[in-house]
Amino acid sequence: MNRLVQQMSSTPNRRRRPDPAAGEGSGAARGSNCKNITIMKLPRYGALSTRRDDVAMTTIRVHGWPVSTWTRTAAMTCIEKGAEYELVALDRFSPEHYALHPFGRMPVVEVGGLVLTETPAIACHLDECLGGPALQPEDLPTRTAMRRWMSICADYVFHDVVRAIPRGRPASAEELAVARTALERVESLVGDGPFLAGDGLTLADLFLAPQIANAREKAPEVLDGLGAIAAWAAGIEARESFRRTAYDPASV
Ligand SMILES: N[C@@H](CCC(=O)N[C@@H](CS)C(=O)NCC(=O)O)C(=O)O
Repeated sequence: MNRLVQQMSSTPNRRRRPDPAAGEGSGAARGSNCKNITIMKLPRYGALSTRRDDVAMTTIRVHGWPVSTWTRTAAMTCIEKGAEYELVALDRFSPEHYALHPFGRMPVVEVGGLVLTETPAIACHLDECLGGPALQPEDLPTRTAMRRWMSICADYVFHDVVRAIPRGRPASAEELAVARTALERVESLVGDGPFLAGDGLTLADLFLAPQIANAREKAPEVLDGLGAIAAWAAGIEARESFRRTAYDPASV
């Protein structure tokens, strides 16, 4: 184990006390949920803070690569919240990478003195700690619909589409069949509205859009005839958050 990893793993996670002035402690106000998400202390940032005004003062760092669908979701979430962020290229599988992410994945997001991993946690945290439009619906059925999409994306679409379709060589018939099956199931669940859950943009849209784009980039034929996905994706892909996070496939 390298020295940095040893240092971090031997440092107990500490939670700061709730700050009532920031609406923390009761758990009633939206935004106060931030107190539960201290993942790892970043020594160089000094005192932890997730107060919205403090967060706005700090640079958000998204560690990852533009081609990574989950990194793109994190970056799109920042943009949709109206927050600037700095994309920091990860030196994949380096000791520094593992010090930030014990599983060696991306993205890792630094915000408000916290180091966050796992995109569902990251996206919810960004939504709740930053100003800008809410990306999680208030009403429970719609919120649950959003969460269902997030789970579908984190499991079936990520494994059967994003990971199953290779980059750098043609996909095999079997790989394409796995991806196609998952995408046909997604097609059956996408409605005819512009958003996946409810009548506004939610994290569900920011999860699925990079994954569909990834499939189209690597094997466009797997999306042939999937009209509901195509219509929905066209709307999300017209957004600034999607366009600003575009990458050149030739550079990957
Ligand atoms: N559960 C993680 C998944 C992250 C993930 O797998 N990211 C991909 C890039 S999209 C990655 O790091 N791939 C590198 C690898 O698998 O070695 C999350 O929600 O953030």
